Amino acid sequence: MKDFRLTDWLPTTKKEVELRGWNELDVILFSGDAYVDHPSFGAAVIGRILEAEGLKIAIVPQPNWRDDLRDFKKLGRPRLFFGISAGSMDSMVNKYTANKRLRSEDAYTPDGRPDMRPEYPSIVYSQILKKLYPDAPVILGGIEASMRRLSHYDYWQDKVQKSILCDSGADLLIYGMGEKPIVELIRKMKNLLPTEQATLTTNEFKTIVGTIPQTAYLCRAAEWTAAEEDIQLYSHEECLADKKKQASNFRHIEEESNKYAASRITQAVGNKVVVVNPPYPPMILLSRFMWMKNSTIRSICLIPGCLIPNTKGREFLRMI
Ligand code: B12
Repeated sequence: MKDFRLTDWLPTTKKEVELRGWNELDVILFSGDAYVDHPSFGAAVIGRILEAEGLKIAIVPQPNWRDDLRDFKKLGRPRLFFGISAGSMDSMVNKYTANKRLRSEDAYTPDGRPDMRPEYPSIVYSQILKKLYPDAPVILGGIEASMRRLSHYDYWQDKVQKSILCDSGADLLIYGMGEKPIVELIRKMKNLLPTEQATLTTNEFKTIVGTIPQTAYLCRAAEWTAAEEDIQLYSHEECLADKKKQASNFRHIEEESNKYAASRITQAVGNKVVVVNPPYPPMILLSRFMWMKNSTIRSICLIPGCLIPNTKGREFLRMI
């Protein structure tokens, strides 16, 4: 059996960052799931894609949000951005059954412990990072953020909630599959920086925020100019007053998510506007195959030599 070294995985601690010979990081990913280096896990996929783009990446799985926040501070501020995902599932689906009973175990936590992530980690982690590092861009991804990018019905609170961008304070949200938008985003980020050592600020980041497909972001309503071809949804406040308006919005959101040539969608919420850029066309099998063949991310590809978990999915789980 092949011997694995600690440096075969993306680092999760300062010691592992140093083992790779790095003294700074380009991107730090926070995830509500344990770090499992397998293609079922979004943080691992995004981390390996960024690594293949030549970036220095670390993952902080299941950070403790209840103590002195040392997990959020231990790796410092990355040069480009913090990426956040609640995990493979929406945190509320993960924590409660459809009957609103607490699940007895969390399948994506070592030993099945059910108390290793907060409700709505996308919001909790973003707010913490924004408080600690106000000038560092924060980017949301994963299913929880994707499904909550515009006004949405939250079954557990039995309420229509506004875009998760409002409560989280994140600078950008990547919805759906993240491979294409994240690569375009970091290429544009790198172009903004004068040297390889420079650090990206939120103000610099704002200059490219509207330019990436399959992303959502917030603007001040006073500064936003709609284009004629945009689909302007009913505002969040109109949805709160009338369920049919929320249902009508939902239909547009679904339709535009599944078109080859979709429209940009906007929705007013208070004195802001949520803007959702249209998605990329779906990846075709051939391009995915080529992408795997040419990349160095063997450990997440289903080819000989890859790291895959044992049948219980535990072999490569790592505790923080
Ligand atoms: C395979 C699968 C399973 C397998 C899991 C096997 C395994 N260990 O992987 C099995 C059959 C066990 C399973 C079970 C369940 N599943 Co399931 N499953 C899936 C499925 C089909 C694929 C998951 C996957 O591998 N995705 C690949 C990863 C890489 O995708 P991803 O996490 O979304 O990450 C991408 C993006 O989100 C984004 N991204 C992710 N993180 C980040 C971070 C940043 C910074 C950025 C920028 C982007 C980004 O980029 C990534 C790459 O494109 C999905 C549907 C789907 N198509 O996603 C449902 C799905 C996740 N399952 C779902 C559900 C409900 C369940 C169950 C609760 C069903 C049940 N009632 O028992 C159970 C719960 C399991 C548990 N925790 O106990 C729902 C979750 C709904 C929700 N709102 O959260 C989904 C979405 C299906 C659906 N549409 O209803 N499931």
